[in-house]
Amino acid sequence: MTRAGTDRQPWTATVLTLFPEAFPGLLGSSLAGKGLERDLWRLETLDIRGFARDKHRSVDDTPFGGGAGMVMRPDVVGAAVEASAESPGPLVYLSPRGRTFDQAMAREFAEEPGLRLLCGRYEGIDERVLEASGAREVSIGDYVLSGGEVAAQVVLDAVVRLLPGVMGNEASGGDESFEGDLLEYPHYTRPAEWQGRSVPEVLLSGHHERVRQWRRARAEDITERRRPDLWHRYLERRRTGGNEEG
Ligand code: 6GU
Repeated sequence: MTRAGTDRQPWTATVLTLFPEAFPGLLGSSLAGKGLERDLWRLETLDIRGFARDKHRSVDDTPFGGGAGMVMRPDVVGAAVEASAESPGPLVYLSPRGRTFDQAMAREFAEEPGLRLLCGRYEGIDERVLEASGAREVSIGDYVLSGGEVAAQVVLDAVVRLLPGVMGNEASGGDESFEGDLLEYPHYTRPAEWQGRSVPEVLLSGHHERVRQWRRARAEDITERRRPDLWHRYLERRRTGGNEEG
């Protein structure tokens, strides 16, 4: 008989990249870093250049059809992807043309046994590797980065903090921005007066129910004013009893 959890591998990120030295980066610090140290999750890198076969170890070439920039070669990237097949989790290709990453996707990824994150550089990766591997394309927003590494770290930060045991205070996960389609209410700490600005009275009152109501009202105000898209989703979810997809 095995105790729950003792026979399972921790959630494992396998990053396929030309820049393995960019990892763990900031993920080695704070919450995520503590989780790494405690083996609550693992981070492995696969150096794509290690799969280059010619004497110059080239990983890219000029695009068929002409045009600017270079394209990552399917033989090299394909070999790296094949080698990653031993690692757990779906293959995710970080790309500005992917589906936009959000908190719901972070929760889905946290339910997987891990993720294999394919980072591109140059103009991108030969389309045939993406087709053949069935990679899921994910973007972190509508702007262009010079490579997938920073995006992979964004995704991992959001996912890893959802893994059991990683957040110091388990309770603080639930009322954050996006968890209930509301942005966060404002926070205050000591001193109670700073540069002539005081803290809202209710927060000093010790009335927990009034504090809760005030925070909910401020979260609603901020969400309605700044993010009408989230606001309408929130109203809809409230109307239908919270069972909408999102
Ligand atoms: Cl995931 N990758 C790259 N290269 N650029 C991006 C992105 C990802 N998301 C937004 N821009």
